[in-house]
Amino acid sequence: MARHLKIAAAQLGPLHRKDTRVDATRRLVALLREAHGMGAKFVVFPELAFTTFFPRWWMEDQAEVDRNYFERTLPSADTQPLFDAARKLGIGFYVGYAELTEEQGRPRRFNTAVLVGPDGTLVGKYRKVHLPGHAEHKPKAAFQHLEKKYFEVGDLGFRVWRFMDTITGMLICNDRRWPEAFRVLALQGAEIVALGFNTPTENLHYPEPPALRVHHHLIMAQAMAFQNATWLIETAKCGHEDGFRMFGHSLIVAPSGEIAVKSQTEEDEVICYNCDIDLAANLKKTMFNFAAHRRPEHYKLIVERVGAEVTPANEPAAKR
Ligand code: CDT
Repeated sequence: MARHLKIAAAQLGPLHRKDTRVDATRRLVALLREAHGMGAKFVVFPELAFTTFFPRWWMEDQAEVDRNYFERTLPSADTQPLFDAARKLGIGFYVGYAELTEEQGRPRRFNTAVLVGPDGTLVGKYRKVHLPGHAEHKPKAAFQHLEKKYFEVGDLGFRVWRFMDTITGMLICNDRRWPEAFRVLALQGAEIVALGFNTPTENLHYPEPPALRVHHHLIMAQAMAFQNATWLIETAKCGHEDGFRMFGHSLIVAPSGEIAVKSQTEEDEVICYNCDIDLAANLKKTMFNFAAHRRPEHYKLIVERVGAEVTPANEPAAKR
């Protein structure tokens, strides 16, 4: 019998600087209840779901940044109601947050997501690997994207977990632009990839039409789901946060590469789909049968080289 799992993407509208974690948690719980009303068993919340997208601001007082935006524990007293409500409703979830931890007496900060089972157990943790933007202040820019200042590169790798009778992996926002991240999950048998995001509608570096940015978001999602034969759930935090707009377009993509359902607003909104987890079985046995068709001996540059290096000159044909 085919396995089905009803999955929801619980999109958040803006969270402003003045909004507290208690405010955010209240909204997340309301979304969770709405998803439950739609029959969802697994809910994917956004990246950094308890605060505004703070890397858009240059801030020098790290103690204040830690206090206002980072979680020393998850759940905390403020965020506990989400965990309680999910356990009570028997819903598993993914949620993103700014993690502050201490290792060997040294503070460490990560852009993190956790996977929580329907019984409330912490199943998995992922720390964002691809940190976009910059570390230095750009005073002339309309806004900052300081993930490289506030976070370290994740140190847990790309993993999957046995979760609710599926094999589920986690990514965070900018990871969705890197095929390598998806492929590493797919090579571990991923059937579902969950991902939260915060994507500014404007390009920080050069003028770009907002519609083109959404176009890139959609084609990436469709291609990654199809080429890796996985379900893909991508959930936005969006709208005008303190005047800075981020786009919505949360979606659930089938392993066929088709968008099953997509959000319509830039506000709090739940979308839900009954996912046939075995839908990709044929694809995994044929076109994307990795064991039969992949040629890793020809992919060595993928791990040996980081940046592109232009080949100096064509060798004579005889030497090739
Ligand atoms: N949150 C996040 O990773 N956002 C990035 C914006 C990059 S623009 C410097 C994204 O890839 O959507």
